[in-house]
Amino acid sequence: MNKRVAIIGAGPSGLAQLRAFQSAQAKGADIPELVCFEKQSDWGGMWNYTWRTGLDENGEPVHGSMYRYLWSNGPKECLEFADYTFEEHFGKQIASYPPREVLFDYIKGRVEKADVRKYIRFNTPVRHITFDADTKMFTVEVQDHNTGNSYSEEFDYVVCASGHFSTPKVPEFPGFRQFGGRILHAHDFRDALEFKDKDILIVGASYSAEDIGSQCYKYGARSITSCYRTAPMGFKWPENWEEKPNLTHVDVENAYFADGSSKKIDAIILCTGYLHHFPFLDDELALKTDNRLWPLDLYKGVVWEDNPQFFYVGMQDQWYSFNMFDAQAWFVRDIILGRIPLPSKEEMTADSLKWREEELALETAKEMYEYQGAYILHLIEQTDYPTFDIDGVNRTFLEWKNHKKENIMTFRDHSYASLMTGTMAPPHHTPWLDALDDSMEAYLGDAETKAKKAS
Ligand code: FAD
Ligand code: NA7
Repeated sequence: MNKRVAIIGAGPSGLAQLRAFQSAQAKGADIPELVCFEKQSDWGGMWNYTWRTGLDENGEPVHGSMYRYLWSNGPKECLEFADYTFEEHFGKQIASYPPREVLFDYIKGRVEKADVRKYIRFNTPVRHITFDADTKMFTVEVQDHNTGNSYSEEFDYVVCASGHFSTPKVPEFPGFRQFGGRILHAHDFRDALEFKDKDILIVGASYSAEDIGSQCYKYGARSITSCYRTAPMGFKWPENWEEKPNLTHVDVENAYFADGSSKKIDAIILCTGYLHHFPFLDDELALKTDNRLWPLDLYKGVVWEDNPQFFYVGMQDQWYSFNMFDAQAWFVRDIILGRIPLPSKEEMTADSLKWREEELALETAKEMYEYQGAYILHLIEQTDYPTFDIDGVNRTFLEWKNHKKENIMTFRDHSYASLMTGTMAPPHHTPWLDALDDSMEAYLGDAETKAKKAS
């Protein structure tokens, strides 16, 4: 097969795409030539932690939004790869809410085993992509920061896996120019210890608000005030955490809220979400969407309907994550390999609109993860990605939600069974609130990690 495929990004989605092709090749298939362009110097996407904020060492916008002490915000049993279990990677079952470094290690383990690093060109941001309607080829322009040179290459297919939790959505509120403390977006948050003994304001009411607020509580913030635009998070917060309706304005040291109350604060953290941002794409290829379960214009959530040689992986809001990227990547692979035929554009759009209609009817969290689970199953049924117990994952999501409702500061102390192997996760040796060291060594216990590092 002398076709060429460009993959943009070597985060979990781009790596899923590489692994999908490698797995077909391992079963004897002829695969296209693969080139993955990654702007960072290592793989793992978000899970590759950086201390940097602003611009990176090459003057590129820093991709990373992850911070120190981040532990998985959902059970690892809900994101487990169906073709590479935690037990295979760690040689044993591990507790259910691993810190970032442990998940990074797990992501790397699978792609090291698959030997796909050779396809990745690091320090190479994609600058621009154009499509020639006559030759039906893409020209991908990149900058190679290893040499300082730019170059272009032609490809038959492009898979955009550049992530969508990197470019911050940054609203401004009246008084920000006068405020005396620090104002930052979650994208630039790195270390909760910066806010020890401080009174902080969190704007937003979703995952980042909940987790960054919880981190700040854990690492000693004096008080946390969070505020919401649409609905409160509504957990039973510790006594120094108050939830308020949205911010109306600030002055030099106070925040004022829609209910007329105010609070003296030292810093403001905007947990206001991210933009789907594709500065390297012209309008006719760029996905335009907010963060939701069914963005339009993507057949089966992955095929760009206007140009079905162009694909996106990982662009939905995520209940499911790693195993959803896999389901998508295997599906994209099989379209490129000619194993899955595509219908007409009209049929693709009509199909997408049906999914969108269903999405619009979803009301509860349970309905939402069940919807995403059904989508994943729908994709898996059409490829050879190992099927797994989606109903079981949905039940684990439900338990997780209930554990959060019971106590937002202890939900990470619970354990769940793997839906891939059936093995129950052991309880973690230290309650999350007391576990201040998030290193892999501390999490797994010294002896095992040292042995792993030595081997
Ligand atoms: P990313 O991980 O963002 O990777 C995209 C890659 O594309 C990056 O390596 C980037 O450098 C590269 N790239 C971007 N633009 C270009 C370009 N122009 N040229 C070349 N390369 C480019 N998910 C969970 O399942 N559990 C969690 O606990 C969890 N916590 C999270 C916490 C935070 C703070 C954030 C921001 C996200 C979290 N997520 C979590 C979601 C996370 O985004 C996914 O797990 C996963 O990283 C998405 O993978 P991706 O490959 O689609 O995107
Ligand atoms: P999300 O899940 O997209 O949530 C963004 C939040 O920000 C949400 O509560 C929004 O409120 C709120 N928001 C957005 N704009 C505003 C303004 N102008 N004023 C007040 N509130 C606002 O992003 P997250 O960063 O929490 O999570 C993204 C990923 O990172 C997630 O997958 C995690 O795993 C980590 P709304 O409800 O729309 O009114």
